[in-house]
This record gives sequence, C-alpha cells and structure tokens, in this order.
Amino acid sequence: MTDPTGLEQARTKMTEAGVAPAAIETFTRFYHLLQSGESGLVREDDVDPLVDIPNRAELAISDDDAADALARTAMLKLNGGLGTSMGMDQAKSLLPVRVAPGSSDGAGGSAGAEPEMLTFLDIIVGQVRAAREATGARLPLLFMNSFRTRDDSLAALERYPDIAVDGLPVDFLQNREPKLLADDLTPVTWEKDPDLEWCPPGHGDLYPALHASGVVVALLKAGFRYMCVSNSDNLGATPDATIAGWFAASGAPYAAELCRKTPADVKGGQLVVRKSDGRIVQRETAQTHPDDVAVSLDATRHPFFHTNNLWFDLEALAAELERTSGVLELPLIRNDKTVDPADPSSPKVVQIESAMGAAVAVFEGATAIEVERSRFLPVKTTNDLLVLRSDVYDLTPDYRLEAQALAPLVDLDKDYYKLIDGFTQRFAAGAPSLRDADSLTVRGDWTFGSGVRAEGKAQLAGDGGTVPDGATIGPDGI
Ligand code: UPG
Repeated sequence: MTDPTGLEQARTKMTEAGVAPAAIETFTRFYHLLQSGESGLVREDDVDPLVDIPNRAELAISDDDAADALARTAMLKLNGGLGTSMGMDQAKSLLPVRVAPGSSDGAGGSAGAEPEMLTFLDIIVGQVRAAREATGARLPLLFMNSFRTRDDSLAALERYPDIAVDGLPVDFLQNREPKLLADDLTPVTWEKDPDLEWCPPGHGDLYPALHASGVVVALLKAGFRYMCVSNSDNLGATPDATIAGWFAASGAPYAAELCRKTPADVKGGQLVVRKSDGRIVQRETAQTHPDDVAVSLDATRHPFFHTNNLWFDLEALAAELERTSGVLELPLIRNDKTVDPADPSSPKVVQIESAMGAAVAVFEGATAIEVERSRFLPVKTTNDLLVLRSDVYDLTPDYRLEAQALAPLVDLDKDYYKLIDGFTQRFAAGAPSLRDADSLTVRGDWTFGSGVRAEGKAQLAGDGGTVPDGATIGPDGI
C-alpha cells in the first residue's frame, strides 16, 4: 500500500536540504508516475529499429565549417556517478587508467619510482588541452558532479587551473533526492549513515541541474552555441570538429552519436522509432521487458548502440529549459536497490531515475549520427578497464586512446575481479597483452605476473593460481 504522505515527506525533505525547485517538481512528476504503476517499458512490438542515419565517416564538411562550429562548442562530462558496480565509493573517473606518456609502466614489478598513472579526469583534460592547442578553439570543459563526486573531483582538477575559460565554472552540481522505501514509498531513514538516505536522480537530472545552475545562459552569453555532453567514463568522446560542423549545418536541436553494436554492448541503451508517431525514442536496458532483451541486443535488427555522446544547440536547450522550467517530460526509470548498496540485508528502496538521452523524444527534429568505435570506449566493468589498460590501445601524445587491434571480449570471474580492489590486487604487475586475443575468459582466482600474453580464445579455468611472468595464455590455458 502506498502511504499517501510519502510524497509530501519527500518534498519537505528536499526543500529543507535546499534542493532546487525544478528538481523537486521533476521528482514529484516521477513520483506520480511511480504511484500509477508506470513502468517506463518500451515494448518491441511498438517500435521499429532506427537504421537510416548519416555516418560520420562519409560526411563532407569543409575544414572551415568544422573549425567554426568547434570554436563555438563547449564540452560537458557527466561525472555524478560512483563506480558502485565496481565496489567504488568515489567517482569512477578518479580511477587510474593508463601510465602517463614517458613514465615507466612498472610492469616488471621491480623496485624503483612508481609509474605515474593518469585517471579518466587527467586524460579528459589532456584531450581538451590538446584540441585547444591544435585548433585554437576555446573549448570550455565543464563537469556535472553529484554531492558524492564533487569534492574529490574538484580536488583532483586543482592541478589544471587552465581548464576554466571565460569566467565559466568548471562544474555545476546535480540534485539529490530521497531513496524511497519499497514498501510504502516514504523517504527511508538510515541512521547508520544518513548520506545513504539520498541518491542522485540519474543523468536525466542534467536538465533540472542545468536550469538551476544558469550554465546554458552563461555559455550563450560567452558566445557558445553548441554543447557536446558525454560520460566521463568514455574516453572516446574527444572534441570533434567534423561532428560539430555536421551538427551546426544540420540545424537540429539535438543529436545522439550511435555506434555499431558489439557483443560487449549490453549495459546502456539504444534509439528506436515509435510506431505510433514516428518519433525517435530511447530504450534503456532498464526499460526493456525481459521478453524483449534478446531482440534488443540483436545487432541484425537493432544495429546501433547509444553512446550517450550528445550534441545540443544551446539556444534550443535554453528555450526548452525556459518553457518547462527545467522539468522535461522524460520517462521514469525505476531502480530497485537496498539502502546500503554494500549490505543486501538493508531495507529495500526504490530510486527514481531518468536518462539524459531520453530527451531525444522531447526535441522536435532531434537526430542521430553513426560514429566510429573510437568514439565509444565505455568502462562499466573491470572487464572493460582491463582492455583499456592493455596494449590494445596506445595513448597518443594528444591523449587519444588509439586501438591497435580489435578489442577482445574479456570475461573475468566475478567472484574475484568484479570489485576494483580484487581486480587491482590480481593485476598489480600490469595488464596482460591482449592484442592477439579474440577473447579472455578467466574462471578461478588467478594472479597475473608481468609480461603475460593472451592469444586467440584465451581461457583460464580451475581454482586459480599464479600466471607466471612472461606466460602465454591460449585456448587451453597456460
Ligand atoms: N551519472 C551522473 N549522474 C547520475 C548518474 C550517472 O552524472 O545521477 C554519470 C556517470 O558518472 C557516467 C554517466 O553518467 O559518467 C553514465 O552513467 P552509467 O550508469 O555509467 O551509464 P548508463 O546510465 O547505464 O548508460 C548511459 C546511457 C545509455 C548509453 C550508455 C553508454 O543512458 O543510453 O548506452 O550510457 O555507456
């Protein structure tokens, strides 16, 4: 049964905590949807695949048009999420990813100076600085942080005082909302750690958070017209003049970058065409009916994956935020969890969430573009992190991760490698070479020595042990 006072309690809690009015109204709208049993599901029978889109590789944009559009583009990174699925209680973007160029990789495990490791944030800053230098574009770099990620991220960014330009802020804060008890939808109380009573409302909160921050208006005043938004865990989303030029010429208010789907693309979303009105809508994993999961992942029917690299015309965005007071009509995503994610016996809660990319249905004339895989290198799991740390990629002097081989499908034993601590311990001597691997499957508790190579359909099975320095792992193990 739903407690009729649940919504009022939640609104009061948010008001007292100083949450922005647009976020409280957004929460209220979603709360009503939740109460009415709205699932947000997008059923396969109601949609057609989205297939007919331009391809970045085939665009004919003049260098001048591309440079002109990039000069009016700002970069925004979504940085509000914690790497909870990897057992982190910090921003995922603070994870070390690569050894800095020129620093020893330490893969010999020998004594001596520790190699300098670059985090996602370091690499993002490096990419933007390099693009500024190469193109002369001002390229403001902004982050959307949450109350969980702000302090740590800003502290890490202090070493880059040049990332803010034209008096624009380096970040703005997204909102927070109460977790709701699954039983009666009242705000949960958790005296052990009252911080855990709150959660960020998903990246669909971009819109109320932008509205409250005034950032869109500030960017327009500073002479910017376009904004490229992407996940801070996607190091492929570098400043791109060609896409900026295409987007400017398209006149579209909004565009999403899509990538050809691979077997690794399971956590995330896709765009589909709603049969009832021909509009492009987003379908996230959480909005996919269990009976539709297989078909949604079938690349022969739905060839593209949603990268969450989005382009906004700032004038259109400002107008939409103004028109709606920051409360965009996005679908609800219901996320069932426990109040303490680390304690499965703690009370069951519902988190009300929404996805940034669902706004594709809100903007009349929204469009999409196919991009190369190099623009989508997401790190959702330690499997993805291992590939990114390996020699499958080279880190170029302009901080791009350049693929040297097709990325293999890595599947590490969840019992030992799912959480970042376990993963780090077992790969302390460095990531194995994966350039010659089609896949790497590890079952059991294996600790990797240095200079290890995986080849073909590499597999380790059994209870585990040590993979000696210099060993080659093949289809039959070591
Ligand atoms: N994030 C926030 N605030 C939140 C929640 C997440 O800033 O409240 C950030 C997070 O830090 C990360 C990004 O948003 O940088 C993406 O979040 P994540 O949970 O990793 O991704 P998903 O929400 O599962 O999927 C998004 C898109 C999906 C796309 C996928 C690509 O919704 O459509 O396929 O990213 O990786």
